[in-house]
Amino acid sequence: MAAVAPFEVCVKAAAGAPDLLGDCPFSQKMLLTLEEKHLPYAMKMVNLSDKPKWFLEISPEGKVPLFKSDETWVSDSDCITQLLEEKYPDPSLATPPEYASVGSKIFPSFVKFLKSKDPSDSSEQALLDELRALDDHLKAHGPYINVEKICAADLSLAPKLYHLEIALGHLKNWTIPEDLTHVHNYMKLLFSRDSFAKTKPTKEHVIAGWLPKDISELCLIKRGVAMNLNSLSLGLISLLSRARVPRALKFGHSRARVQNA
Ligand SMILES: N[C@@H](CCC(=O)N[C@@H](CS)C(=O)NCC(=O)O)C(=O)O
Repeated sequence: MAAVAPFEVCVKAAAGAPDLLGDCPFSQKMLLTLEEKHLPYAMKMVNLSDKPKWFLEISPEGKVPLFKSDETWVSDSDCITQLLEEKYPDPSLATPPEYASVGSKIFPSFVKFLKSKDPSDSSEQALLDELRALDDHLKAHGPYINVEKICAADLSLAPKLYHLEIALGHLKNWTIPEDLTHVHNYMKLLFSRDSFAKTKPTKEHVIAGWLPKDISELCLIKRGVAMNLNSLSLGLISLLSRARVPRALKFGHSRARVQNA
């Protein structure tokens, strides 16, 4: 393939760290696709808490990721990754149609369980069911969704499983059951790829992103350095999370991605 000039892309900046990649699973999905297709890119980091004017001019919805194609800014990670597949089919990341929905309900189930305050609702079970369905699929067709070949469905799921593991581990002291061995192996495979290592946000920023906004601001130190949340005990985090924050504020912040999962 002839040399390609770096594509301009807009991604979420980390909270409090304008030059660091932030915790947007949709931005990471686009970056993973570019990496796996060996396409060069130049990132513009966008502070979503204080969106700059230039960004709002090119993104009326105010969302990342954005990808510049022939002088036009394209939004939505699905549209962007499809466009990349059409324009740069080699190596192919196309998901076989029969596998297109594998794992697709994991992210909404994870978010529901994470936000649930009622241990007797079925949100944990619903998430377990989705993870088990993925395990069954991987057992029959793994190690990736499409056997040996990584595909778009894997690149969509990888950042979401990363968020799930970190957020539920730190905020609910919850881990994926050991017996879901194919899921564990799948996550290890995905997270150990160069593409993933190059595009992942820090654990601290993932955790901060899932905390209610006011708590998350407390936990982030200005000038771009995130406090090591591992050093904050889980008890303290959950205590803070339950502090007298008006109900409407809780989880009502920058998680626009939740609605768009
Ligand atoms: N369906 C969109 C969802 C993109 C999305 O929701 N991005 C979030 C960040 S993860 C966003 O830009 N939210 C706007 C905001 O926080 O103001 C996609 O797949 O690209």
